[in-house]
Amino acid sequence: MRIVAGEVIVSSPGRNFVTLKLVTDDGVVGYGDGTVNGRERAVEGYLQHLIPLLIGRDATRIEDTWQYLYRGAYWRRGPITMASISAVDQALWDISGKALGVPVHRLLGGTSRDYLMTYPHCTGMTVDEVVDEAAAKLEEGYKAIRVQAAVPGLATTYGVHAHADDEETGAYEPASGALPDEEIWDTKLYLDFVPKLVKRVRDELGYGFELLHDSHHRLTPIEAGWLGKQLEPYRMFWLEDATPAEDQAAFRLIRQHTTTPLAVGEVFNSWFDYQTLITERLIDFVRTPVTHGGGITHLRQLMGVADFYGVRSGFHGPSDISPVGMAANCHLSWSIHNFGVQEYMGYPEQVSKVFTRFPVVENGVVVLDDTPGLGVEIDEDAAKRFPFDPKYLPVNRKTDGTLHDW
Ligand code: KDG
Ligand code: MG
Repeated sequence: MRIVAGEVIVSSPGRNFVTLKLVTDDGVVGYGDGTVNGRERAVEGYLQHLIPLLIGRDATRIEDTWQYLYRGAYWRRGPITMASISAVDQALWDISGKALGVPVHRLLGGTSRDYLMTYPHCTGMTVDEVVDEAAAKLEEGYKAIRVQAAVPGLATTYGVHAHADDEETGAYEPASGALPDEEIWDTKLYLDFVPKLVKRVRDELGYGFELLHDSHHRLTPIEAGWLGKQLEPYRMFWLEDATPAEDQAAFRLIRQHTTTPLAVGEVFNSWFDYQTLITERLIDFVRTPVTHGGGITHLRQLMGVADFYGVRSGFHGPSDISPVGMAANCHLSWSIHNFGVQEYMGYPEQVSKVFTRFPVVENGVVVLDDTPGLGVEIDEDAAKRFPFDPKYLPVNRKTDGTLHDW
């Protein structure tokens, strides 16, 4: 079964997505997600380098193709390279599954569990709003929730939407074509506030569910250690991205000061981003999604090593991972032993006009789907009706104007 054609579909049904389509001489079509939020055109360009290398290759040789693209490039790692290789890898797993008539999780060893626990985002302009939202999600059946609230005194806060339905539309992102929004950050206001937010959620709703919070790379290691310690009484499932992720050594300091579990890696793309973190037992959860982590092939290998160190998965699942990437996350999550949780932020309604079939969450868990391949269907004509819409993620400044991590 040879690859005979490749095409990059960049469309924006509410969010920008980069989808690679590969076609075989048997007419089997595979899809892969290569979306890097705010840098979509870079992945599209990289994929244009890869497509000629793929034509004529045996579509079933997934491992060999991965090695060919990774080692063969000479230039290794990095978000654009690894998202592009991932898109190819996902498309090949999709093709193999479809050709054999089995879901990808079956090719990976079958399911290791009965359901995939997911977590949604519970946000609000006030703590009351967050508590109400969290109560509603628990009522829907969720077993885990992430809580973020507007920090009093700051005009905007990461992960918090001005209006209740913005999460559906992604409207917290800047307007199309505009320069990045500039947000203002104050660590002391944040550190004073978060323990109160978490305490209120536990006081009001109890301990019968998993609780998560994302610091989004904003703290120093010692601030992160302090925050983790304050949160210990509330039995967090994790504190996410406490410090800028690329500084692996920083986690040694955080770990000395707190037993709150730590998750990191939504901006990572390789085992080598985790080597110190995992082998020194400095983290508890891997956040890299299939889309950014070199595909199912590389992330599966990474999670295999992580398992030996008791580190579990919590693959990134915001609405800027396409439904194809979400499906790939789910297939890997079904199969690996060391699954932890799957983030499932949800999608704007228009997404389902293009991605007409993809994994769904019911009662807080991903529904097992035995559709062959990744189980995602795409209406390519509909995709053409949603052209690319250039957008940037916000940037962040301290109150004195110094640029800070967003
Ligand atoms: O594109 C960036 C978003 O995906 C990221 O800000 C979301 O941190 C995030 C999360 O945990 O979902
Ligand atoms: Mg995050």
